[in-house]
Amino acid sequence: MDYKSIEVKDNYIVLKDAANFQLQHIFECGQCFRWNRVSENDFIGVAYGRVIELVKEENDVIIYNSDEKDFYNIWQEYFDLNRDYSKIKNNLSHDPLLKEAVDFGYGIRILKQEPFEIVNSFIISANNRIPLIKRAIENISKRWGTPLEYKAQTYYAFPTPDQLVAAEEQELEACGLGFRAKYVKDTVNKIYNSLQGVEGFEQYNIYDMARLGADGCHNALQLFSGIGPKVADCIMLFSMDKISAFPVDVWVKRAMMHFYLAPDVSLKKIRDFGRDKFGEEAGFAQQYLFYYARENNIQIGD
Ligand code: 8HG
Repeated sequence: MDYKSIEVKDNYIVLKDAANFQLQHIFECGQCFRWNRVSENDFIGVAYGRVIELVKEENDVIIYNSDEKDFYNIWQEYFDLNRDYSKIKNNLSHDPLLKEAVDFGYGIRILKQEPFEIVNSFIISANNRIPLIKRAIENISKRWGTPLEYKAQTYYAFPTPDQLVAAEEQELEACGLGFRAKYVKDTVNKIYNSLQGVEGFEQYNIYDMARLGADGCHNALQLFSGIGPKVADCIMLFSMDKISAFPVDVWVKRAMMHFYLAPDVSLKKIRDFGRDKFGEEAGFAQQYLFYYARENNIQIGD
């Protein structure tokens, strides 16, 4: 467990002695799109139909706009607080090359995000850049999501399947999705039908996929159009607790080549290489590498 205790206050919670918890590392390491920086130690985000503000004060983390019930029902798991990241970092740091990336992103934690939001967010992420991904998701939330008030401002939850099923392909396109609009439209339909119990759609229940093993989950996600191996790995890792997933995008590929001289081969080969090398904790290794490579803008040959 990576905190000592919680203090329950009036509309906020204090996490005492939060270890391995740096807001910038968590929210800017590429895993999430709905968090915005107020300052280095202050971020506001929307998740699970709530807007919360996190402030780091010395070793404590304050969760504003929350109560004890939400903490135990949502945030404890969302922030992966029951996991001991010192142990993971220690294991990964036996490799002196990976240690450099771990030391750089020492406060990263993998968030356990809402599957419907993450499936659609990572379909939108394909061949896209993070600022544009964030804007598209924000547009979708504004158009179909539930409004939430905080400090006299309006935020919007990511829409539920019931809400998003009303979206037309052209409307999604207009949110900045481009060619991905048809994939989101098709995926939302399939998920909606599976949740309604429509015959023939059983295999699209994303809330039931985590019980499959890592390979089963990887295959099941690729039944949706717009989800290939990389996007499936991101979804598994960020919303289905599959910590051995090793998503390889261009940054992870560059990092692997930079550190390990993994030959310049297919993403699939690098995925196999990474899973083989880092084993059960490959997902964490991937996140330290992604953050390190992107923040340092590493290029092949560096
Ligand atoms: O956290 C991420 N890991 C990996 N491997 N890829 C990611 C993450 N986040 C993220 O947006 N991507 C992908 O990288 C999506 C997009 O193709 C590109 C943006 O830099």
